[in-house]
Amino acid sequence: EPAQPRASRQRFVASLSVCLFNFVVQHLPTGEELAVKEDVRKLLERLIRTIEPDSRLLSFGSTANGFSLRNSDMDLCCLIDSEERLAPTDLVTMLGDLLERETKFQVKPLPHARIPIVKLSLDPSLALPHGIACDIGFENRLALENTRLLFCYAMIDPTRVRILVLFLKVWCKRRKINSPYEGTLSSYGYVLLVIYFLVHVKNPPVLPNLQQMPPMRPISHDDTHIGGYNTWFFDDIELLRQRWQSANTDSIGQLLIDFFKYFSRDFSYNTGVASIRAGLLKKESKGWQNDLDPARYKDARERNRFCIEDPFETGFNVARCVTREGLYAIRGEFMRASRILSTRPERAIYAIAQLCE
Ligand code: 3AT
Ligand code: MG
Repeated sequence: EPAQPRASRQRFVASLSVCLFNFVVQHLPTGEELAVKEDVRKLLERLIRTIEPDSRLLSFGSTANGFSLRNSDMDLCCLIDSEERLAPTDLVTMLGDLLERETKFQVKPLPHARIPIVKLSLDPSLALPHGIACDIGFENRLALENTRLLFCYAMIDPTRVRILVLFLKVWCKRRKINSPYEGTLSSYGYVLLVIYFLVHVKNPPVLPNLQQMPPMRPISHDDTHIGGYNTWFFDDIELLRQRWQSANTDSIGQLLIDFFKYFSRDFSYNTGVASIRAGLLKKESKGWQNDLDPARYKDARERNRFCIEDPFETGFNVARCVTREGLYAIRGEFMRASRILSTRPERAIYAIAQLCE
């Protein structure tokens, strides 16, 4: 490659990193938004305690893992510490009634859903120009743990990990490929892809594998298992920062370019499973291959077109909602992004605008 293009390429990548940082900062929630959400959580916790005195209401998902954007929804989980507690179905119904009476929220209890939840929303107002959307679930301890895992990954290398994840989240929403109900991928799925890429694809890795590091002291089975799943991971981030230093010095811009390149060209969608716990796995080894029985053919194929292993619930494909058309759209977007970033536009800021059009 001649010297001139290489120098201009380096300038582009450096400027892309700065622009990505500035772009993402504009999409962070304001301090006011975070304060309002915390007030809402406290209010809801107070109300729930009138039904279940020994309960706690905890945040999970993006409000708790460091990957929240302006106006993202609130995911709340109610934990009940007493032995005799109401069944989730009854609790959802009672809580629905209570919140309907006592608050201004629009309330939608879903007591018979696979995971019973109460959905709440608040219409936009002057103080909250985008309103609030909130789901309250019960006893979802695995979700609390996977939130903590993502939070720890974000803390190891806060700048690179958070900017990449937050940019991907804005990008996939703008490109309309972030809707499991319509056959594309949840935010959680995209976050797992980024972590997978930084732990297992990049060489040298940007992040260590927290689930495979040797523990500092003996750990008991009971302390590390929830519902039969091993949820242990190395979570002493202070210690890790003292002892572990990534040998990878790629800039944010370079990592984004490589991320899109990998998922448009190299990832084996037909046979591969992305696992942050174990790296690239085979669909076959998990029994997630395309089903050849014609009676079940369509359904099974639909469920395992795109495979991302949940970090703890390893029998669960986080991308199971992705349909044939959905995967086609997602891969098309990865290719489009890769193309935009490789055509060396004059200025990085235009590339970002075009990416998120
Ligand atoms: P947003 O900011 O809301 O877009 P988020 O990080 O809150 O992104 P989600 O709303 O998709 O992500 O998910 C919230 C949490 O719910 C993340 C995870 O703890 C749990 N969760 C979501 N989808 C799944 C899934 N398919 N499998 C297991 N856990 C999931
Ligand atoms: Mg969420």
